[in-house]
Amino acid sequence: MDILRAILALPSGGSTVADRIDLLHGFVITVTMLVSTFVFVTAAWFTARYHRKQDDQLTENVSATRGGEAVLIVGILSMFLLWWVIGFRQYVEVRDPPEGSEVVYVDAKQWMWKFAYADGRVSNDALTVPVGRPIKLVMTSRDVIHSFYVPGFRVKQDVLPGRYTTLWFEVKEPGTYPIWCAEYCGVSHSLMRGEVRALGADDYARWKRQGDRPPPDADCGRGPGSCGDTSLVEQGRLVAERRQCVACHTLDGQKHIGPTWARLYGSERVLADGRRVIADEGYLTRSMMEPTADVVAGYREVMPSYRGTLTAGETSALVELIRSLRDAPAPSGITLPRLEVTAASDGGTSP
Ligand code: HEC
Ligand SMILES: [Cu+2]
Repeated sequence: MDILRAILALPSGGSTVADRIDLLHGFVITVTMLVSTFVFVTAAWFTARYHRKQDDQLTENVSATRGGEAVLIVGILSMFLLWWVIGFRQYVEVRDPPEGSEVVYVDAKQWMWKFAYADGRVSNDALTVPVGRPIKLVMTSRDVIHSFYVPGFRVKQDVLPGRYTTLWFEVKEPGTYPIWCAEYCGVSHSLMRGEVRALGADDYARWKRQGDRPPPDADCGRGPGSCGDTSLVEQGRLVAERRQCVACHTLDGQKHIGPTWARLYGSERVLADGRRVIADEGYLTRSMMEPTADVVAGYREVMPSYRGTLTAGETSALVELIRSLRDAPAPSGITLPRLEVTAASDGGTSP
């Protein structure tokens, strides 16, 4: 495996999924190289051994046996199916962030990566994470399509304007791992680099105490310099007030013109057209940017679109706020939204 990595100039695998991905990669490459070498050698040998020696020489008619054909077809097919099964299982694992991952918001723009952590910290181009803990990135772009790629982790995900995509990884060893943008995004695309700094438990605790504070002039809703110690959830509350989301949504489980945000994250939503979707980051942001795309059953289409109005920072803060309310207790004496209610019985009543 290490020889193959050296030949292919692959960095050693820094994430928990990397080794298995390399194993499949190596398996496929080795088998295909062996088979193609065999085909080339056989062809060369046949050319030398059986070339036509006289003008009237005829090739014998060779017919395959049924058994031989069956072995070939079943053998090759099962080889491809085996790769598919291994690859599919890895794909599911790579796409599905484990419960309890730590979330970091990523905002890509020409030509840099901005990271926002749940406690309100921000940093540019350097993503600091603990080792041994799953990290989930919730990513969007401010301008064009970028792609977040950490070769050392064997993970890559497109980052799109107006949409939120996710990616997760867990780092095995402390160290720094380069981040590349893997989607051509303009003249300085090749300079759009960053690094993941993976820290051991002690270093990480130290970084949490002192590293990367928000820039002193950042604005968290109370004017320049107000970010200080404001956590992302706190910022989300301010944004929800400033942007008037709370005119239609409540945070405490009460039904209003729109559904409550309490216990929304991670729940299954029943939509007006009968679809059922899980309220993840992608769904939440789509609800803000394209409210008519997924209308919740029992509600009217009155929510305005916030595409182009909400900044990526504000959107992350709102998502983090809604995430923080996932386990909100049910308020006493108040009935939580019943999703079966019909649109007619529900048109914008507030309790
Ligand atoms: C004029 C009232 C109104 C305002 C203002 C409003 N919304 Fe909504 N919102 C709704 C209604 C009604 C729905 C349910 C129908 C739908 O899905 O479009 C909804 C749905 C949602 C959903 C999906 C909820 C679910 O239960 O699945 C999210 C998330 C959301 N809004 C976020 C926001 C955010 C963030 C803001 C502020 C930036 C906001 N809304 C402002 C009325 C509003
Ligand atoms: Cu880019």
